[in-house]
Amino acid sequence: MNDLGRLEDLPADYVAELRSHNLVPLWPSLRGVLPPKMPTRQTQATHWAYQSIKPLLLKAGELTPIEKAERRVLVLANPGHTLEKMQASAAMYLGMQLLLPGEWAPSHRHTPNAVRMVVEGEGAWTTVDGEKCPMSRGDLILTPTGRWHEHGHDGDQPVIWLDVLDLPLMYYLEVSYHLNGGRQDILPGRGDRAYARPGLVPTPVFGRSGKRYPMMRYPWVDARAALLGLADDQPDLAHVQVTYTNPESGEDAENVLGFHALMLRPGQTLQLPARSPAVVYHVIEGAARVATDAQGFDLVGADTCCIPGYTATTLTNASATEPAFLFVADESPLHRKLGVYEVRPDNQPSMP
Ligand code: GTQ
Repeated sequence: MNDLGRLEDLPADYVAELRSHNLVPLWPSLRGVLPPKMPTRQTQATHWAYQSIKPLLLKAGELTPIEKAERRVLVLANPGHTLEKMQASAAMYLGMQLLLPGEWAPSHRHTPNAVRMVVEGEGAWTTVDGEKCPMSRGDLILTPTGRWHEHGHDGDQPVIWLDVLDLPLMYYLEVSYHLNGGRQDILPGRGDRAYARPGLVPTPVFGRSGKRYPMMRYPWVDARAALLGLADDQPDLAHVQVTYTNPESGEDAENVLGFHALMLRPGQTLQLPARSPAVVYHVIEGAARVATDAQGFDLVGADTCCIPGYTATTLTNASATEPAFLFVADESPLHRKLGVYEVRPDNQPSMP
């Protein structure tokens, strides 16, 4: 590779004149923006322990009333991007949200897509475009782009959930904004009842939803049963994972980020090849080690970690007797749509 000219090689008055016309020479920065073989990634492998988050989140509940917060969230910020950027990866935002009994987080809608993965507490709900979705541990609730959503809580213990949004991407694209609304009327109909059994969708003539997002809530009992069923059905399958999809189209549940549930068999070590998307792992049940060539994190219940893209990852169940269940969020739908999705089984570039 030849050495390219540096900025210092140019006469200072020439560079100054370029700049006065809003012009910049490419060659001193060419390798920076198009590095050889491997993209530059600011995303660092980062672990957020729930044991650290929970007391600080409960403290936020004492310090800041919901009216002063609208959404009472501690952001899981990746130091590689600087904490101020509030991003977990290039496209993913993670936040841990607290709602106390009787509180209400008012209705709004925004351009970023969001999901909630419920961490603990019973009795809360999120209403999405009039569909009231109960929230229990492990349930996944979608609030896709432009959909009204509000959170309420009729239980008697704090409720905590993990928010995953494509906010960093939307902000970067200069399309991120919100609208406020009033309390939503609850409408009849619940996607998780209408689409309760896989392969059975409402017959069109009797009113197939026709909605882009027919199902807003994916109960954990169903995802868990699907994983156990898949593991039983395919004893040799290493990657026991299901993807949250649109039951009408089979496409990813949302447009930008991908959501999956993964099971590690008792004692299992699972080697995942390097892939272009950054990945977030969150422990729903059990405990697991998430390791790259460079480092490893021991995750216990409700811990979350982020692994940058293009990074081979090894997942190890910490238990020899019980399965471990992880929630996985990644940037794969985005990468596929952009045509840059890449798997590197041997860690070599395999540009699509
Ligand atoms: O619950 O609507 O973590 O709008 C960030 C932005 C949660 C929400 C977040 C939001 C929400």
